[in-house]
Amino acid sequence: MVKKIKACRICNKEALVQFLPLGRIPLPNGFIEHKNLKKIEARYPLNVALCTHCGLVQLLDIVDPEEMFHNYVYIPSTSKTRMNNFAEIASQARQRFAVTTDSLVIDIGSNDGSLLSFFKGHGIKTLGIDPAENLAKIAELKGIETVNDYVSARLARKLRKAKGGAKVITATNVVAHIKDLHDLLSAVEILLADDGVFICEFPYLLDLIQNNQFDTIYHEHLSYFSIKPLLNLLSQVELECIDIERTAIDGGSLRVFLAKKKNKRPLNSKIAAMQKAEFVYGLGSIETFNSFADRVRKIRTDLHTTLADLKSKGKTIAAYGAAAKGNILLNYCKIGNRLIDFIADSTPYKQGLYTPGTHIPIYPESEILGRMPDYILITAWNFAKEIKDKEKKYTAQGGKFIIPVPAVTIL
Ligand code: DWN
Repeated sequence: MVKKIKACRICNKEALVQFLPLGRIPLPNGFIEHKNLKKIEARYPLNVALCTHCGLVQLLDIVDPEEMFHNYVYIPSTSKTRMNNFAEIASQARQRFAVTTDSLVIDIGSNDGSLLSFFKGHGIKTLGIDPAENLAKIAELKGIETVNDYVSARLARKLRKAKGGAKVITATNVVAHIKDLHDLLSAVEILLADDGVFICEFPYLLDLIQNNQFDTIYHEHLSYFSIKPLLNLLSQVELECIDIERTAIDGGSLRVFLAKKKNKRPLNSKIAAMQKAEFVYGLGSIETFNSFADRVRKIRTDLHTTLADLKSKGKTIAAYGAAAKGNILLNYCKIGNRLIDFIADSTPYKQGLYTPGTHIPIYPESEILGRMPDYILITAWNFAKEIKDKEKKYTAQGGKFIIPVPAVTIL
């Protein structure tokens, strides 16, 4: 089920201007079993717009979350880079906000419990909240207590009664997934102890636009934040930003630290400087987004032409990382199993399946050296360094990598 939206989810103004129609694409984590390859796949519109009033970039069509998150194949522990980022968040939280073994840490969108395990390892009380039934079970098996539900103010009231206030609440790559941002922040306010801190991290719109990371735009990600809409949202709730950092994860993200306003912590001066830099770059203007859309169309042409040329010369091509973003890239650029022979991916739940829309088989990473394709398109480009470091034998034997963004490049 898809709902079309008319008004901005932060400022409620009907000021949405579409700048990039990506077409009708299957859900990015909708991997397919072999027996279902001949069935017609559901495709959903993927159109993204700028709110010319508050600056929030957002999807215009909202897919029912149950279709996307009830059973989820993505797990973070497949990447060292992501696990190191989690370890850093946990150690930063422990050191900066005096988290002790008496404190409670809650992770919203806790997946398989990977982030919480870095708190649990220090004897800290933890609680995960995640809607994916399969992942909540995995987390529980690891000893991470997990509430299998969507976060909401209603759920928060129940949990606050049962567990008390949390010293730290984390949400990495979750805020973008949630339709009702006001309800999310109400839930955080309810769950947070008076001196508690909410740490959330999500891809930064400025990096996304500057580096042409259009494949981060997909059905699961409803909002794409910059500072202006973030401050607009915070002006409507009882939380304020006490610090903000730019982090390198996922091609460039914001790590935002929020606390209850009544604590009167000083607003970080970095925020004003960042907002100014966004304005100078042109994030307030639709022309910036229209030229981004032009660059995206050029990537589509360049990538398709590059791969088709190589194929016509008899070269073999694989991809690396059956990432959600990879499925957007492949579908939008019309790159299917005629161009790509297979995708290597270490996620056990993806191996043996086929990519949505493009029907490319997913094999374990060991198939790279087993089959030695001439070229590998790194679809999980956010982990290009980790993948290249892991596949040194492949390059030593003459294999070459192709990176799709910010511009198609053969390494
Ligand atoms: O926000 C989201 C992010 C955090 O995770 C979700 N909505 C969905 C998901 O997006 P994604 O699938 O684009 O995420 P990743 O982390 O970029 O996916 C990387 C893929 O590459 C995974 O399937 C694992 C795989 N991989 C691998 O096979 N070998 C990754 C590395 C680093 C490797 O060495």
